Amino acid sequence: MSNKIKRYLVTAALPYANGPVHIGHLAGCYLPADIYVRYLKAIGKEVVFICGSDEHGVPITIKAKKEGITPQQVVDKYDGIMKNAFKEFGINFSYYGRTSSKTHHETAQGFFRNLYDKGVFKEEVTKQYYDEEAKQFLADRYITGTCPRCGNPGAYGDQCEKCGTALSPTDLINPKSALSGAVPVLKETKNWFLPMGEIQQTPAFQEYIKRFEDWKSNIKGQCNSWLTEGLQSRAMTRDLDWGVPVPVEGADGKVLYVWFDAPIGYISATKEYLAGNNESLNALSTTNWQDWWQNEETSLVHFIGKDNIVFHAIIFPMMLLTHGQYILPSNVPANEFLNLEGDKISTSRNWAVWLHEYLVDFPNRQDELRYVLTSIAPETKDSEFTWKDYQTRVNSELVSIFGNFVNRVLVLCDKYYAGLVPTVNAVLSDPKLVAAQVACKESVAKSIAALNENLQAIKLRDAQAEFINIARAGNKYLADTEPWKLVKTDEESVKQILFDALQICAKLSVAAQPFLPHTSANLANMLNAQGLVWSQLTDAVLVQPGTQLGKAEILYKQVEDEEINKQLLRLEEIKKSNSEQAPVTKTLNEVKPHISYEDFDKLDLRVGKVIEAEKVPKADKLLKLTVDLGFEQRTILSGIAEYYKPEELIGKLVTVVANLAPRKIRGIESQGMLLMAGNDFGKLYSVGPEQEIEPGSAVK
Ligand code: B3M
Ligand code: ZN
Repeated sequence: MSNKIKRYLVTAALPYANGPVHIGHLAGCYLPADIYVRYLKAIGKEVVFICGSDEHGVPITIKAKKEGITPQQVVDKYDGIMKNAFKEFGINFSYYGRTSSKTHHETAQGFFRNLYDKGVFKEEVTKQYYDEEAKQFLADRYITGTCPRCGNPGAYGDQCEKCGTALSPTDLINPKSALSGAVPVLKETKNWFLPMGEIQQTPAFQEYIKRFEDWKSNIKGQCNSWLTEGLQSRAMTRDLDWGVPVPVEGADGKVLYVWFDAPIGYISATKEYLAGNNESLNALSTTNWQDWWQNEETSLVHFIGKDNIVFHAIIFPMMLLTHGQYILPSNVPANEFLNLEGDKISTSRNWAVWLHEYLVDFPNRQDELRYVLTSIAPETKDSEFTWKDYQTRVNSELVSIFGNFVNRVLVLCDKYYAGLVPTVNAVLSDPKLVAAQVACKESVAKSIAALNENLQAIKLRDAQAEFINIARAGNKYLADTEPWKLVKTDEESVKQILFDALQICAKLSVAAQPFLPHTSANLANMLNAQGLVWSQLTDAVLVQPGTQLGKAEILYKQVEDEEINKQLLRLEEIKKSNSEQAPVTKTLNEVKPHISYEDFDKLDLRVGKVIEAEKVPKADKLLKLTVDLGFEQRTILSGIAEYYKPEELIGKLVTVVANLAPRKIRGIESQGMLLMAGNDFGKLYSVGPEQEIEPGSAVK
């Protein structure tokens, strides 16, 4: 940290407002940012911590299309949900903005106009894919096709998620519109490009990239590989109707590229915060937004996930640099991805631990999740969350080491001294006790030093491990000296030992501040030691003799097997229903291996008539149908809720696999399956007889 730095502007990636928040979000960027900010504040730094909803971009419009509502309705719904989840987990933003705000639109347009007036952009007429059925230009994510590198048939217009290659829509083999499935045509359109290749060569940019040297190797590596490949110009405007309108003539029907406007969201949110009347503003030495964005005394730090690296470490800095008045990021601590139980976290497959659901199943246990997610933070490589591991870490670290230590100390003080901090009359003299005391002091001091070092370096996993080591040292001290035995023969020494142990408890309450804010406050209350500050971590005495201690509450509840099993069962069911619901997504040109006629003949396919249909509560994709087979009625669960409204199905003739073994899905027995025709592009139609025929008829 350089000396001229007077203040920190810390940002956490603006999440797309198109779904609730899960543990991957938390571990990837919000939790580390929060820990770092809490630490900076604890050591007396001036910090503004900015986040907000990213309300533009194709992910929002895709969601709107899927839910049959407007993009505005999507963002209004999720902005509140996300904001609340962050709050519940103690993510302490100074301000959480939204990119739909007026300030943001003005700021983003002003920024674009500034670069435009300077002649930074290259105006180019290019051919873009256009969907003639949907009558619109197709954003990268709206085009799918076969990856030219690896042959993945489901690659997107900007990237193949299978092999990771960055693509242009025109690279795709057999492109298709994700909107209609139509083959898109190339049509001319004018857009404004940021000449990244040219900017890359400027001395200012070359100077800036020297900073990468001090950054984490995953970021350095990604950035250097982009730079060595050479950067291509990228359009900063798009032919879309959702976003910030392009503020220049001849740009009707165009909006700013979401990655142009979203990072400017950090600036707009800062402006809104500083112009508002939040109490926290009183602690700031300046509420002039330029001091935070255009003054070299500010250190700008962006916390993000690895998929956002190029935008924060290269493109946004290029924008700031060509504008000329802004500071550039001093660090971009990006995390890798968190997986869940052996699989990639996926919103669309519901393969996630949702924060709002965690809060219901584990009320008031937010710090436990914070702890586990920091212990396994994907700081240098992808990591994995499993419920068993969650249980082990909570039980054997938070409960057995930290919680247990605090509890033992408080219970003993309550028993021996009626809950008062003892007054020490004589120092330890027994050499064995002295040795234990010295060892404990040394190891606590060592851990505190390492805690600070790791926090400075944003190595939060290691930092938190040092926090636990402090409690470990405390436990060892008690185990070595056994005050509960010693009390019978040497009451004076016990006073010293418990006095020491109480000081360690107080240090733990301080050291917990960045990681476990709720626990830190609880513990401070128990010790009647509110208001301790970070610099006191190295003090010898934090709680004074004679202080009345509060009641010894249990800091953490044991995580029981049943609680874990319930979560595992939930995931199991999701996996099952995913595989059952997966519409026919085999690629259109890949045919399964041959089967014999006997194999085919095992199927008993019948015509059925849907007589009742309803949504299954809490299952976005499932419909519960009652299907008449003539000779009997069946309950069938089908993963088609995204394609059919229940009322559309009533009276329809469908094809039922009548001899499929019954299966329980979400606690309901499904007695068969409907045949569906589906493609890779989100179309799905039920398959039934062409003419009215009685239910129960065989399909052969
Ligand atoms: N909304 C992408 C994401 O959520 C994007 C981040 C914007 S940060 C300026 O991954
Ligand atoms: Zn590929």
